[in-house]
Amino acid sequence: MTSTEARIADQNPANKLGEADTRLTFCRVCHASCPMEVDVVDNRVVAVRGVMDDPLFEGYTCIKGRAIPDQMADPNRLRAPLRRRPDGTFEQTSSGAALDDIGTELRRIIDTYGPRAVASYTGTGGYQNSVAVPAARAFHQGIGSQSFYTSVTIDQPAKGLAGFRLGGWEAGYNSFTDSDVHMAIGYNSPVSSYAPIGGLQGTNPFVVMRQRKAEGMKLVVIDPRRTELAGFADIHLQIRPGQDPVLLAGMIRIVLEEGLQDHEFCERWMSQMAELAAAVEPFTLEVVAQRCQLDADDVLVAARLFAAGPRGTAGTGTGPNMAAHSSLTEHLVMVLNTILGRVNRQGDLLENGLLLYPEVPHRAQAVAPRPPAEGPRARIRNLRGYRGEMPAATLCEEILTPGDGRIRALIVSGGNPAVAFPNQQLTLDALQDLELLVVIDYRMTATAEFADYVIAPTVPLERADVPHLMDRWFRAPYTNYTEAVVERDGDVLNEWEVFWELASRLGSTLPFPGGSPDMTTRPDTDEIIDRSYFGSRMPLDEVRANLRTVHMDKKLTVQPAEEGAGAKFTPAPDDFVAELANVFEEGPDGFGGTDVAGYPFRLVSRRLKHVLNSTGPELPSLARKGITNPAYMHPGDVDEMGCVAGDLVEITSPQASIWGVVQPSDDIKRGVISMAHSWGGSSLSDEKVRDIGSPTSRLVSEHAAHDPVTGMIVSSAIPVSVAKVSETV
Ligand SMILES: Nc1nc2c(c(=O)[nH]1)N[C@H]1C(S)=C(S)[C@@H](COP(=O)(O)OP(=O)(O)OC[C@H]3O[C@@H](n4cnc5c(=O)[nH]c(N)nc54)[C@H](O)[C@@H]3O)O[C@H]1N2
Ligand SMILES: Nc1nc2c(c(=O)[nH]1)N[C@H]1C(S)=C(S)[C@@H](COP(=O)(O)OP(=O)(O)OC[C@H]3O[C@@H](n4cnc5c(=O)[nH]c(N)nc54)[C@H](O)[C@@H]3O)O[C@H]1N2
Ligand code: SF4
Ligand SMILES: [Mo]
Repeated sequence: MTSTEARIADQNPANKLGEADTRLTFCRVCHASCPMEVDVVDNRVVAVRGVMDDPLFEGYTCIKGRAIPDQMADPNRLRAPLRRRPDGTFEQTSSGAALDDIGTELRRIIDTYGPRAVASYTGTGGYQNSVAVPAARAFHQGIGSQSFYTSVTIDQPAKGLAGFRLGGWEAGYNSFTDSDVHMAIGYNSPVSSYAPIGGLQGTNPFVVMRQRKAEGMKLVVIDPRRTELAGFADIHLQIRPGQDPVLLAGMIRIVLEEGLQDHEFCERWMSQMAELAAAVEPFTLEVVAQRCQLDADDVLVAARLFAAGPRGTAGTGTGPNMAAHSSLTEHLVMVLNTILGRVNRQGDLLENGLLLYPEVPHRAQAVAPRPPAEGPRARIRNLRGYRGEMPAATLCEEILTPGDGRIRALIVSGGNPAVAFPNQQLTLDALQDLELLVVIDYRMTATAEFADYVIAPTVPLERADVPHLMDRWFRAPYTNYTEAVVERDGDVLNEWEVFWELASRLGSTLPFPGGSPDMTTRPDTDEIIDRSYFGSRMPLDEVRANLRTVHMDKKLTVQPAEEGAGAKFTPAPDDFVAELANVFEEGPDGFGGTDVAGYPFRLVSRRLKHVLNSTGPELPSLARKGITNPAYMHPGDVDEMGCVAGDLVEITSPQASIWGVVQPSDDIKRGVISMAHSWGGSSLSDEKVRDIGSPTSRLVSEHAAHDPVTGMIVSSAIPVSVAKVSETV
């Protein structure tokens, strides 16, 4: 027991009676890593609460985290592996037997087709375990397979690539905490807990937002829906989905025309300013207002408010990052921030301590644009991997396309491609075409239905962890560590153990940043954490000993630029100029060259409070009887179709159709349908829509539109038509 746990145990009268044991941990249902006290009786979690004296979260948790006792007690949770019988049904097996079979099958596949035929995909569930991605990556390195995929290449890959074209700022951009103004473009952290760097993070978002507003911070929100975040906005621009590049180009034009940029900064660090001005010239206020369906005055006021700063950034979320031209949008946002000089200056203290990763310099200087390190080539659409990962947008085609390098085995680690991946038809075909599909998941999902083996994982409170995602986003030098707070319930394995067991059976190693563990005796999770976060700025022993405190001594100070630092930002590279010109040409209905006449609505994504992608509806405390992923529409549009709340509608894109259950909502812009993703099941039709919802991913495909830089398949602002379905049942 740690000293903090001892204090809690002492304070909790239940402990004195020997009824419950209170332990400290943090929630890993989503990335936000909210600290939690959990009451445990006989290895059962009976209650969870936020930690009131935590300096960052101050007791904050959300409804999903508070459902952890439900998740852990769920009788349907998988507590042992399953193996598919020849007749297609599943039988329970032991993890040793399952891993032996899988190891043998992988050996055969590698010997027959080569290591590239073995792929893995780590999804959002796997991502919440700090060692799952490092283990999968190490497994691929060990066996020499490039076919390593994660949901990072579905979830906003434009962000990782933007700096390669524009250049970057070594000391980073302004943070939310000391912003005078912030512009939130298509994210909604009060529900999603997600925000770009410089935005409102999921660490106690409502309280922080109220504080910042009280301190005078101004907020501009750009979203086709009046979101929970927009409720705090000084100006909410209810944009036509997919038109963000037009609005941002227009805002840059206003800044340049009115001379609002940071002249000194631009002079010193920017090249191509004339080319930038020329590229945005066509995006006059009139064009912007008409294309984005906004009031011209509102756009002008918002642009001036943001430009006045003096500190604060604009940042995007999945809305614009899933829509068409996402790399272009990301480039424009960063150009806007950069010409306004919203970077950290010499002597500034950085907000975050970046404690779990090796220390890198933070000097007040530009980082030259450079093409991303060339990863291996995909066989599809001329795309490449970057940062050691292959683009998930090509995974299904890599399975289905014959020839050398074809993927034959797939390990899905905490993901649900059957309902999350674009082009559901293609995804289901690919899953069925594999010679081996292994799914690591604690429940039977639409993807697991196709598996040869389902491996039951430890659930979060059964494993040690560090907050590896929030490490970049905490608004102070803060970290957290948790040991496992309950014992494993069943024949379950941590994701890294699955990869260790397989590598060991294949005679391979797991080369983590801190080297491979012994492959004959399985190490413990703490050793794997140490090897994954090797060289961290705060040594892991210190991380383990200093829980939930703000380490002011770890504040990073921005250092002066190197003498003669000569790198400059390039805001107007040729491919950017060409794509922006295309956006102008393609007009308000452009969609990657696909003819969208007859598809007047735009379907956009959103997150729902009580679910995390496909997870949640299976739990009694989160399931809302009869409510799945409603098709939220403006009441005027609902009336015009002759519909009322609860009617069924058919939503048709150039690719496919789904059914939706209409829910009028006056926070939605007219002409827009707002729906959450990753609902539905493994069927391509939606008779059960009222029980399980329907997957919006069926509506999009690699044939319709994809991003020219990242290859991401456009999955929001989807052109659709919508019509009432006359129900006979
Ligand atoms: N049309 C459209 N499509 C989208 C999006 C969109 O906005 N619009 N959003 C996209 C985005 S951002 C993403 S990230 C993807 C999501 O795609 P995925 O990450 O593939 O989908 P999830 O439903 O999050 O799958 C997570 C799975 O992990 C399991 N799980 C939870 N905890 C654990 C654990 O501890 N261990 C293991 N092994 N499993 C666990 C859950 O049961 C669940 O089945 O969907 C994308 N698809
Ligand atoms: N409760 C909950 N939390 C989650 C998840 C969940 O499913 N539920 N999923 C997790 C995952 S995987 C991720 S990636 C993050 C995502 O986190 P966020 O990016 O914050 O996701 P959303 O809340 O969907 O916010 C996207 C917003 O973009 C708007 N939008 C849609 N299209 C456009 C457009 O073309 N332009 C503009 N300007 N706005 C647009 C939508 O109306 C919506 O309000 O959330 C994570 N957190
Ligand atoms: S915001 Fe995320 S980490 Fe925090 S309680 Fe909710 S699900 Fe858990
Ligand atoms: Mo995501």
